Amino acid sequence: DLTPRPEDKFSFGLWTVGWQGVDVFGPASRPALDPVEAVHRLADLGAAAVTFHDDDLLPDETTRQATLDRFTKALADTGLHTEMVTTNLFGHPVFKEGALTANNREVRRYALSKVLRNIDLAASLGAETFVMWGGREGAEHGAGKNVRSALDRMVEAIDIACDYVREQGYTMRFALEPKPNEPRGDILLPTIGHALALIGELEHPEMVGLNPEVGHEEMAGLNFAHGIAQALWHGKLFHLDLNGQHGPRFDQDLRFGAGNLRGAFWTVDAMLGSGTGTGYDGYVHFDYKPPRAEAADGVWDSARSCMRNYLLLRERVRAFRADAEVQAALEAAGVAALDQPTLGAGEDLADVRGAAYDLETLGARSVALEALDQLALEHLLGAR
Ligand code: 3MF
Ligand code: MG
Ligand code: MG
Ligand code: MG
Repeated sequence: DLTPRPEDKFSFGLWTVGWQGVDVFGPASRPALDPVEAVHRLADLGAAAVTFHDDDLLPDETTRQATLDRFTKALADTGLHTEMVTTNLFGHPVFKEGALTANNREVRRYALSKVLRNIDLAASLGAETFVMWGGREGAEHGAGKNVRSALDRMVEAIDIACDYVREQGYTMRFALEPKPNEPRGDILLPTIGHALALIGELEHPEMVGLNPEVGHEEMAGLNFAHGIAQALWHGKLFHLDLNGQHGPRFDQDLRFGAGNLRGAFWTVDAMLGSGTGTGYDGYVHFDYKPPRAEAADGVWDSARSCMRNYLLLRERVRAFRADAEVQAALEAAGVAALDQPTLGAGEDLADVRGAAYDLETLGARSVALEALDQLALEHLLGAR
């Protein structure tokens, strides 16, 4: 069934459908979207939740409480939930040289205070996840940023945020969002792997996981499905940003399913556990931008399509995994044999080192991978 339902846990950033089309070459091409209208429309389309940056919803102090009241009423009226909150630490010029890792200490202290205030807001709305994307944490120059000190300050800030959540008795978890570049020439924590490594240096690593974005990994030429599979293996896929991207170029934020469609198929397969059943059970969150060329109708068409493409791919992935010929092809490719430890129980290294290996035969063996992959393609193309 291709109708989005609350149990599908679809979620959208207010900044996605609310993007007005401001880019490096031109001003807004669409009027501002009232967050209350966004909530109602997304609920009508079948989404379960929304997410936002502090500044998306509450750009100014004087209207803060009134907007919050209208927003929480819209949530109550529609049954939509705020599942994730994040902090805008990239828009204001004060963050031009970094936020939590700016060379300027006043800026770092201000950034931290903005995060702490936003954690309180996230807790008051019942958000389970607090995302940290350090868009301005990086550099264009060599000597101007001491990377080791910047990582020290990043760890310091995350440790403080974790301590604060514990002291307040909140239950939210943090999710770091890697991105290789844009807006900075080079951003700290550029990939899933870099972010996973940093988590190991934290005081409360159990409170911190990842929010990987399809396009961000693909901008670095990486395989997103493999990236989230490793994050799952570490128990660190706390959240994700689905969208579309055509390889290493600017951050396109296309609707999910556009761009690398084959990658999207394997992404959904990884989310469903790659045939093992143990996958991702969090919100299916879209972080995309309706193209600047579109008017309001295109905004809602693209939001609808993100969910529909996920459901279509989920259907195709399930059919692929359930197909008896696919199971035979997996068998022929020896995929399950990799589950077996390389050293058997009770064996020692002498058993491995002393054995005779028939390199001729092993070198000439069939791996049967093309046949298996073609079956996936046939499912993706709707030919099976
Ligand atoms: C930028 C992004 C961000 C993050 C957001 C935190 C504006 O490329 O992807 O969206 O996703 O700041 O979730
Ligand atoms: Mg993006
Ligand atoms: Mg992005
Ligand atoms: Mg994102």
